[in-house]
Amino acid sequence: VKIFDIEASIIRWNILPDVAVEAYAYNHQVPGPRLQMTEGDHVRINFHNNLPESTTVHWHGLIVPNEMDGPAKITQDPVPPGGSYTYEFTVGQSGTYFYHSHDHPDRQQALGLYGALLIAPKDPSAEVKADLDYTIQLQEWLKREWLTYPAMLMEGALPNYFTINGKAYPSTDTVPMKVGQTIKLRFIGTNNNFVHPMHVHGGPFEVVAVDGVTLNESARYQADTVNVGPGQRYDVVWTARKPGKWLVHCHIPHHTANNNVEQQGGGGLMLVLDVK
Ligand SMILES: [Cu+2]
Repeated sequence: VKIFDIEASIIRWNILPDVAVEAYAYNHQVPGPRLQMTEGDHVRINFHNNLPESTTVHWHGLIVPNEMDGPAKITQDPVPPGGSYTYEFTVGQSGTYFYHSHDHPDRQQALGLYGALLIAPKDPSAEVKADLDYTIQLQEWLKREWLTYPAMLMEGALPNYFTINGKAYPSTDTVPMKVGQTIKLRFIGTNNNFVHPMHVHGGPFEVVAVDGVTLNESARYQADTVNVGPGQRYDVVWTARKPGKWLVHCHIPHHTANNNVEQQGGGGLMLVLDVK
């Protein structure tokens, strides 16, 4: 049995050096810890709720026993403040998935309760190979003056900050690469509102998996933009063809600004693949 301990609580989280949000977080980080599993694993997740309200955890895209699925008041009693719940199941799939809160859905995930679930296939040769592997979890935030609100696609609640793995550009990672190397970018729609057209500069990538399912070779296709909607995952393999700084970014320009301000060429949903 592979055991994970996850706790939900409220934290202060810097999405930029000078911008902090009040977030709901798993294990004091946004996104929550990346859970690495292998197809066939039996996993037990000891969950503890330190939030001031009830919550649950859902395993997005996984086939699990119904009582392990997470929807509050539908498959389980919500976990009260101070309470615990043990999620236990056998992992029968592989690929890119995520977990998130499934209680108070209009706000808890939007405040930070999500994390990646990366499941390796039992047969390692079934994995689509790349030299590097980088996971991109999207999120939208609304921060006004000193208060953080869950962003909603609703008048008065639209987001003004956007993050990749909990950071807005220029605080996002820069990924070092060498010419000729390949990178598997795993886009995860952990955001709750927009469909983000995620674009990579420097030539097309190959879409190799959708929603955790590896495409047959004949079904893989070349593109340079994938529309990543809430809940969706796209694994794409990009080749570093030429040296230089190649951008990965959302193609909705407002999503590449921080509260409508550009810093060092952009903001929000942007990161650099730095090819030497
Ligand atoms: Cu966007």
